[in-house]
Formats: sequence, C-alpha cells, structure tokens
Amino acid sequence: MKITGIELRRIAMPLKAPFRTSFGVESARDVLLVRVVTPDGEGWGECVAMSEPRYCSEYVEGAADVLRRFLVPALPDAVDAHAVKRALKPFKGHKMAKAALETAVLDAQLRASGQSFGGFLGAERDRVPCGVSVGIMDSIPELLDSVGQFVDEGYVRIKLKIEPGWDLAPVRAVRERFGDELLLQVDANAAYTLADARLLAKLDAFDLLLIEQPLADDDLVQHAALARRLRTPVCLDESIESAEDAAAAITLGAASVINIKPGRVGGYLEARAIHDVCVAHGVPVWCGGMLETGLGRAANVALAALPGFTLPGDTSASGRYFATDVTAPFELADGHLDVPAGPGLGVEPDPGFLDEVTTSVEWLPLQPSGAAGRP
Ligand code: OSB
Ligand code: MG
Repeated sequence: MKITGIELRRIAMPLKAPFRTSFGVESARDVLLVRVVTPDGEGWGECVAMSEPRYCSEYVEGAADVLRRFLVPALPDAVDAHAVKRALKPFKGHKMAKAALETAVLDAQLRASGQSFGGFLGAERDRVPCGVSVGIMDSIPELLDSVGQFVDEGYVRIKLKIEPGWDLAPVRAVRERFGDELLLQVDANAAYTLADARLLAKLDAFDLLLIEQPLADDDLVQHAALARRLRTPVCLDESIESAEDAAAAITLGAASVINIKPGRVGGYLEARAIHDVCVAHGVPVWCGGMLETGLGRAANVALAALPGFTLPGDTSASGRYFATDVTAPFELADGHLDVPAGPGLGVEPDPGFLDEVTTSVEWLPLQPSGAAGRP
C-alpha cells in the first residue's frame, strides 16, 4: 500500500464530568487523530496520549512532534501495519504515537481488503462484556451514587480508582452497598510503595478481582514482593510496554493478570503478542481504556473479543465520557458492546462533528505526488 500523506488532527472533546485519578484530573479530552490517506482510501488511528505526562511520559503535543519529526518521515514507500512496526522500532519509546500511526495504516489496509479489525486480530466473539472505571470522588455518598448509576446501566464490573487516603473506606462502602456478587476491582495508578503492603493487604477482605498497578511503573521486583503478601491478584498496567515486559513480569511473579492497552504497548500487533504470551502462561488479560472516542473504542472492542480476554475490560459505552461521540455511539446492551463487523475499524467519524471539535489540522505529504494538495 502506498501512502499519499498523513493528517494530524487535534480535537477537543468535553467530558460529561471531570475524571479524577491518583495522577490528576481530566476535564476535557485533547485527542490527536492520525488519518492515513492512500490512493485506495483512508484509515484512522487515535493517539491515546493525554495532555500532560502524568500517566506515562507521553503527552499529546510530544506525540504530534515525534510523529511529524521522526515517525512519519521513517515510513517506507510501500507499507502495511507490520512494515510500520518494523520501520518505527529504531526510535525508542513513544509507544502511543507509534500505535496511532500503525493503527491508521492497519485501518486503511483492512478497509481496502474488506477485513474487520476483529477478523484480522482473531476475535472469537461478536460482543464483549463491559466494565467501567470510576474516578476518585469528593465523598463516599457521591461515589455510591455514581457506582449505582453504572450498575443500573448494566456494567458488569466496577473499577474504583484509589490513592492513599481513598482506598479502604470507599471499597468497603461499595462492597457493603452493592453486595458480594458485584465484580469489583481497584486501580492505584502507581500511587503506593512497598511500605504500604500492610494497608494494601487489608483490601483482601473485600474479594476484589484484582488490584491494578499499586506500585511505580519500573518496580517489577517490588510488585513481585507485594504479590507474595496479598491474596488479591496483582494486575499490571503502566509497567507493561511490550510482550517482553509481560513475559518478565509473569516470570518474576509480579503480575497474575495483565491490562492490555494497545496505545501503551505501541499498537494492536504488540497487544496481540502480549495476549498470546499471557494465554501461553495461563495469565488472564483484559482490555484497558484511555477515554477513547469511538475510533479508538472500535479497535479496543475488537481486541477484547480475543479468547484470552477473560475479564471484562474498561471498554465502556460512548456515553460514559462523551455527550456526543465522533462516530455513531457505542451503546451498552445487557452490559455488552457489539464488536464492529465492517471493514477496518467498522465505524466512521462524522465529518461535520469532527470539524466542530477540531482545534488544528496538519497535513504531512509522503509521496512527491502528495505534496500538490490535500485530498
Ligand atoms: O489506569 O486504566 C488507567 C484512564 C486514563 C489513564 C489511565 C487509566 C484510565 C482509566 C479509565 O482507568 C479507562 C477508560 O474508561 O477508558
Ligand atoms: Mg490502570
């Protein structure tokens, strides 16, 4: 496949309500969309980097910079997603920027050949069960209201964001209000240290599915030490950026569950490789989220339909975060989202809405013929 050029489009998506984690508060989603243009059609990739480098070292402006300065110019003449992955490998880090570019090329390639993301990745289900991530709140009554609404909407699993000072009490309150049947897990986003092991062990009383990323991103050895002191399974998010990381974490005993976010690991090819490593080791995986629009969500839902994704993901409906999505909204039915079946992502951005929320557009021509104009 030849690429004519690449468009970097920034959009500003207001969130229905601020989303608070141990690393910060998000009130609007500043999204970088990558559109690959070829003579046979186009493809979309959503970059999941956030506006500030607080979840990880990447941030939207930095992702746009590395794309225009290094990644896009490194693309070979004829590409498919595998060739993109190879061409970008010499550049260290910047997984979210790489993932967006690889995904856009994969989407263009699959749309051209008529295959869906799910079909390409090896999805074995046509719908996936959905969980929801619930931010840190100002009070427990507010949290119980919020969880109650999500339960009423049909979400099959609740994840509570925790941090020091917002851990045992909110978890106890949710467990008491909603009962032992509720699938419940927590996510600390690296907010604790091994010195907190005794405190974290008190969460064992609440029968959580897992505790996600309790310690720092680069603390694999300490996660292994913590895991030996908890009955609650330890799941890693931030620590896992590749299949090699996943293998190391499993071998060390640092994780008995892995959260796979395609953006964090450099794309859907690497995400599938991590899935395969985990399946080979009998380690369950689930699909994480980064407050994606419908474009990113479509691909995540396809990934979550692979056989090793045995736990519900953070693949919530469009309405969890956005009053209006850039695609037709993903809507929950009986706690599930349908896996798109059409070619590529199987969803289209609404051009009018996209223009309304666009804050900047940049065209990067690739072939000499593309320099003449913007298709
Ligand atoms: O740690 O999983 C995380 C959102 C932004 C950054 C990191 C995380 C999250 C979430 C929400 O937990 C996931 C979602 O609902 O998309
Ligand atoms: Mg997480």
